[in-house]
Amino acid sequence: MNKINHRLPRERLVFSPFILLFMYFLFFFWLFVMAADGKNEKSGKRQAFRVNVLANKDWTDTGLDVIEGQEIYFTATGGISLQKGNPMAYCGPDGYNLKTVQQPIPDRNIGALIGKVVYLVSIEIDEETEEEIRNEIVEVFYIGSARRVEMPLEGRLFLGINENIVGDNSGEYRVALFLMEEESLPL
Ligand SMILES: [Ca+2]
Repeated sequence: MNKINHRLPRERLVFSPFILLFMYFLFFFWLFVMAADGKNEKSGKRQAFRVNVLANKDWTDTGLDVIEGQEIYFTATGGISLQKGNPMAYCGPDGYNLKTVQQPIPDRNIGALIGKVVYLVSIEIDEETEEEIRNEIVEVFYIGSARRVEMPLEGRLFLGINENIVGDNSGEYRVALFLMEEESLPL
């Protein structure tokens, strides 16, 4: 009898703090998971870069060397004029609802944000003119205001405007690049 009477109250005492401890543990575990989630969303393995793309410049060097197959997510804001002083020639990163055969990408809107990767094969010097001849492989692709693009080849990433006469343009696009892999590093 003594043993039974002794055991019951002792079990109650042990049981209650155990539940409390377990609930505390659950609570802190939940806090830890929430904090880890938030951290992954903000940084994680992705790297983010910002590049301003001037509308009156042929191509803007992002300073990034990419590898073939690497995924980059682009978002772009801002606005440009395809003809400075002409209020009708204004457009955003998706471009102006017009297509011309002279554009770098003819089947997309004129003025849209585009990109290219340039792989330098070799540099030769012209013996007569002493000018530098760059043998390059170039792949141009469409971006617009938001797009995930798989890099078509290894090389330097440039951003530009889908128009062939850029000298009379004004304004800029503000582009954010999110690298989906860790291989590429800014130089
Ligand atoms: Ca123009």
